Amino acid sequence: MEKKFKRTLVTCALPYANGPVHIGHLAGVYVPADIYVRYLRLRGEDVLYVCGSDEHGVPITIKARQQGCSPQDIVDKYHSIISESFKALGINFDIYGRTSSKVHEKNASQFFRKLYDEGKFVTQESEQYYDPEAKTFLADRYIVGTCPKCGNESAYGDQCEKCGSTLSPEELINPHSKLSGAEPIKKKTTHWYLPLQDYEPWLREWILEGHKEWRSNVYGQVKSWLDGGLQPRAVTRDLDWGVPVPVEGAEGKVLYVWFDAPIGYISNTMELLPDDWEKWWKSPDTKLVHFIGKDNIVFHCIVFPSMLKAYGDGFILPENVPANEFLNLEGDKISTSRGWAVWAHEYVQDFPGKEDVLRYVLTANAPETKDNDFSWKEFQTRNNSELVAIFGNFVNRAVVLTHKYFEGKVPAAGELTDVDRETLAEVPVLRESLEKNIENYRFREALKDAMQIARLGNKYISDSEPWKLAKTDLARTGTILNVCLQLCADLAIAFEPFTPFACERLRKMLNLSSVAGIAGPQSVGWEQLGATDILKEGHQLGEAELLFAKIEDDAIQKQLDRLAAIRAQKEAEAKAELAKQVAPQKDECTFEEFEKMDIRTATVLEAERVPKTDKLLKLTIDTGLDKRVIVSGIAEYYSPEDMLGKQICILANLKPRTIKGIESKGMILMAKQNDGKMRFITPQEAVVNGSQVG
Ligand code: B3M
Ligand code: ZN
Repeated sequence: MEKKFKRTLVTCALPYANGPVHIGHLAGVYVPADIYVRYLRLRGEDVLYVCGSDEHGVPITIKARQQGCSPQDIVDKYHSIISESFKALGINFDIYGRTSSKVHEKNASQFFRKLYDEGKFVTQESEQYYDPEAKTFLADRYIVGTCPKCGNESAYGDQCEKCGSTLSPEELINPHSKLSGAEPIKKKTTHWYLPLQDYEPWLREWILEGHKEWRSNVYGQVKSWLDGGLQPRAVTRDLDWGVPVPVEGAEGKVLYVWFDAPIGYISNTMELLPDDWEKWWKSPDTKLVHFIGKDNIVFHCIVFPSMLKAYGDGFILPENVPANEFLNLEGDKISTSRGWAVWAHEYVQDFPGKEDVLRYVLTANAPETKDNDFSWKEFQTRNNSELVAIFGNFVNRAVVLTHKYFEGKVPAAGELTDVDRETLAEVPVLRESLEKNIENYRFREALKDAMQIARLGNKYISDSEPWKLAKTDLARTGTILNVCLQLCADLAIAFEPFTPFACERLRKMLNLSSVAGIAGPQSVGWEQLGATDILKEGHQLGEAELLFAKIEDDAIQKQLDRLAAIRAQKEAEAKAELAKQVAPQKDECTFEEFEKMDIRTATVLEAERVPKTDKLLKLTIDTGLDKRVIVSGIAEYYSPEDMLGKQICILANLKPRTIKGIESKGMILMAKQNDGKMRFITPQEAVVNGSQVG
């Protein structure tokens, strides 16, 4: 039996304030959460929508060090960039707080202290790496050195990204701190741990037994963590940035970022509703839903719930954790460090007025069940042939024709034909499906349902051709437009969660106010979706305006060019890396074997390209013994002019071969880099042609 709740608390993963958010974050967390919240609000439900910046953790301190500023400077900068870009995209949290706030520091500190006082933690002493120059403990990631497996000089203490081996700092050759370059030493330190294994039976029952309806990626990850056996988890760190551990003798220690960040959801609620926050966190009538990306599953399904369980005091647990998979960009993993991303704050500048398009495309292609790809071409196509050609086109035709023939007043419905009735009757069916889909966190499918209403309208108006009937049968024209306008009103409701900006324009066109209560002549809410008389006869429409505009090729090309430049740079770097690698030594040979090879100096007399090939040059050379022709695959590196008059070395007694119909007698000696680059060998000073090399 589905449980009934009185209110819904929706949280979104708190973005790290060490960089802007990109489309991967939007598609994974914020767009779906926003759809869900808008939908519930449209249905008149009591919802609280909480997010904020995650402002602690080692990466922020590293970034500050790199940029020569304070961690606070870093988080201030990104907190404002991130919160602005959410607003621009219509993602309006009730509160977008910060984990560097006073309220949070007090709350997180109090949370830890209660668990500490009640003996819910264990302490453990361990040896950890320490940077004696930077005077700080080092996470494995911040120790770099040479990979023992492949020789990569910039392998990390936890992994070599070149050969993919998992490493530990001990294995690195010449380990040094990423911070100061100093060699790390080992130092003893004590930390507090939450014994997660104690919560395992309870977690099994709560999730594996009680929440079989969770998405299979979430359920599966939880199961595999539980089956693997839980370990005590450190909840403190040696660091000078974070919430200080509120225990005597814990100087220089802070709460681990993954301990304090989820408490941030609670702190942000407290900050917004100092007197009323508890009903959102401690009432069994509240439905708690965490929207997150798949890399956060363990923290939201295992660690944070165990913390809340340990704390007790009536804290509720999530009813669902709809985590998404990852979004790739143009076939490659999004990478913040490489700049391989589409940043939210840049998108809103590059595509002003097209916030909905991004929301639409990211939903239509959301990585709900598997990783998915974002491509600019698809973005353009979805805008031009779905939003513009179907949704926008339909609405435009209905409103413009109503202005043309009925002075912008909704005509009488008159007598409905079967087609009219069947068309209108499809909407309640789609509505039901849409509701089911959203309520079960299937936003892609829900969007398809909404789009189906636009397809339905577009087909209906095309098939019934009211513009042709106007001269002969104005009453029938009126009926058709009445049906069309009801469908337009349906669209204004059904699309509100997905494309809120367009729906605002559409409501203006239809002269409707929203359910949210902006004063207006007539308001619409979810309950009217699918009704056949949302717009009453005689209701005056507003001006027609374009709902969506086409996106031209040049705007797309600009984005593709930017990405191509990043890709080219990456390829150049990979090639440079490859060039450094040296081929291993060949098997031994005897002096006699070497002596068999007749290597001599020669001079190039003539040089030309071999027709219809990219790589071959035909060289006529003076070997001192004779004049002969050699065909050589060096055209990628040398033009014929480059070679003219040059003294080279050749293997003179190589068995002749015919290449592209030309007999080649011998071979030019080249130095060849691992990436393919070649240079010919030349005597350090000119010598007589035919001099033997050995
Ligand atoms: N700051 C988000 C991330 O992995 C992490 C979420 C915290 S939610 C409490 O990007
Ligand atoms: Zn390696």
